Amino acid sequence: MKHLISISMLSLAIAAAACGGSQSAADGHGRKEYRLSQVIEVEGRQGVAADGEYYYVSGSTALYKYDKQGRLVAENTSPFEGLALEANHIGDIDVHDGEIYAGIEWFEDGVGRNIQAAVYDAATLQWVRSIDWQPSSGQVEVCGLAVDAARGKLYMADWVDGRYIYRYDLSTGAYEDKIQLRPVPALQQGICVAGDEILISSDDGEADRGEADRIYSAPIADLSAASADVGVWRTMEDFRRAGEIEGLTVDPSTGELIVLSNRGARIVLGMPRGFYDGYDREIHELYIYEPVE
Ligand SMILES: [Ca+2]
Ligand SMILES: [Ca+2]
Repeated sequence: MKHLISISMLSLAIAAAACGGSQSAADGHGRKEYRLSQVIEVEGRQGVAADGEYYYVSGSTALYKYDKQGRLVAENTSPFEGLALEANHIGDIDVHDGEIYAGIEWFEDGVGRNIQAAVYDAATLQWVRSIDWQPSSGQVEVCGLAVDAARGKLYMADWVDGRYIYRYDLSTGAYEDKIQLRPVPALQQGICVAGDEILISSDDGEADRGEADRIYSAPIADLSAASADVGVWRTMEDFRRAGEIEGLTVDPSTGELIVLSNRGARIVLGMPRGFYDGYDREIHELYIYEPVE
């Protein structure tokens, strides 16, 4: 028994190290306390990634790189140049091994086509290559993607039909499987891998009623699983104004949770429709949360 306990303590410690501070909780959803430590205004409204040294932010049609003080150090405002498939939308992004992975598509009339995981050099933000989408998977939109470095996988999520997340092999780009989310978080925006779980940000709070958006989590360690049980991971009641949660990430060097959120614009069916009182523009901010020991 003592042996079993020490092994489980060890695996907890390994999990905590691998996912930058997340812990396996008794309910399997790895919930952990985070304290808001900083808010940084950025240019992009879609996604965020962190490599421990820099923050990478995606706008719908641009990529930005910031230092940890929030200073812009690089940008690419024509990220679709060189792509084989026509594109007009970037969702949530991730960074792995010096490369940015971006979920890109042509988004129009509520559906995506030409879905691809485009890979950019994290130093220059220039396009390097793309991983093609497998249309027969059933995925019809890419709102975000996440690299699972520990298992060599790439996941894509779908805002239009969020029932599944879609798994690809990171090194070959081959489509592997889709995992059913039970239940389905509505209006998914971003995903990131934290240890043995995937975190899913969901724009399911009604901004008109001041309702906070949420982050959900689902286990991904069992690669043979057909489905994953989804739980509420965090309710974002500490945003400056209820609005639109977007991408998210965990800083691998600090364990900080970083969430992009937009406020000020009234969004109807994914399209901006004027502004809320007191706003004449949409504000995009990175909320940086430190894990509470
Ligand atoms: Ca989005
Ligand atoms: Ca919302």
